[in-house]
Amino acid sequence: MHATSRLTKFAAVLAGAALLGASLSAQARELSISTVLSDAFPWGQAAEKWAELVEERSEGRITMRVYPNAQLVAGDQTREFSAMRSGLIDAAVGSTINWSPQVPELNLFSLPFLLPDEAAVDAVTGGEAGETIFAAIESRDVIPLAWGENGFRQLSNSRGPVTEPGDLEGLKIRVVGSPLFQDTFTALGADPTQMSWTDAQPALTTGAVDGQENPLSVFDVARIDQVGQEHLTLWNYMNDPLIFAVNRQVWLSLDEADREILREAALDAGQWEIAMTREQETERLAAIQERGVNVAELSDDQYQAFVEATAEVHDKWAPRIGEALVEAAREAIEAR
Ligand code: X2X
Repeated sequence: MHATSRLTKFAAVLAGAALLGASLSAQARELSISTVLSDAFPWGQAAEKWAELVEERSEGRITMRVYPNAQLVAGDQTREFSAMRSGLIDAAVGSTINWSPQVPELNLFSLPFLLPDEAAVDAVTGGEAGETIFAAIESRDVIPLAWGENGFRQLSNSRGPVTEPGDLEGLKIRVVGSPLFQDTFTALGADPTQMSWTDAQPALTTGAVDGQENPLSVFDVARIDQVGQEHLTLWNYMNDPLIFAVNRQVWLSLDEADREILREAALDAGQWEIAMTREQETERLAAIQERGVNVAELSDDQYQAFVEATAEVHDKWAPRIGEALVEAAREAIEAR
């Protein structure tokens, strides 16, 4: 065969392969979504819903595969944001707590007793503060699309009822590996121990720690009562919103129409999950009480004692979060 025709043939094969590649990418795309909790929990269901809506609306072109239990970061949930930023993970439905070591603004939600109720959460996420936080995430190469909700976090322990800061004296409490939590529980006189959720359940089982804090949905589904956590304090000391987000490079590789599909689906899945999480709170609490867990609610004075004991955490963290952001959040909460 003549050299030129061989070359032409080779070029044609290459061009064919490129075309095939291009049409394949237009037809089929698979993206990973990381979550910490599986679809036994509202959090994992939020990610599944997102995937389902994207699959449906892209007519099967875009498959989003959910990888629960922080498995894409070997269980190390506070590395999820970095992994998504670097492109190891395409997308995530993640907790503000777990991402706060890399995005200091997200510590806003962990400021103890800042958010008194659901309306306050909505006022913050839906207003100027929420926009500032989304901009902070975007400046770190991750595109935030929508809010979800892990929920108000309540305190449990195996030792006794907790209704005032003194009751926490010396209790070993498992907290997420985010520095603000160390400060909050130290301010309360407890002995906080940072560990991942994967390690928390064995630590509760063996009694290596006395207590933990998580939303009712997590306490209920993970059957935290079965690992000796007989005392639960409803103190709503913080709310942990979830954020649906995508790695910037992945986002830029999508055309306008597909970006819209991902964004709209995230917004719909987020709204759906927030409503479900809130609706289920009452029945979850009833189920937990039926299992014999001793549930304490705080009087106004008791609540105030916790607020005062943790005031120093606000003083220390407001500058790190950004004074203007904290102020915008406070104003939104007041005006709710
Ligand atoms: O680790 C936790 O406590 C959990 C599951 O709630 C989060 O990932 C923030």
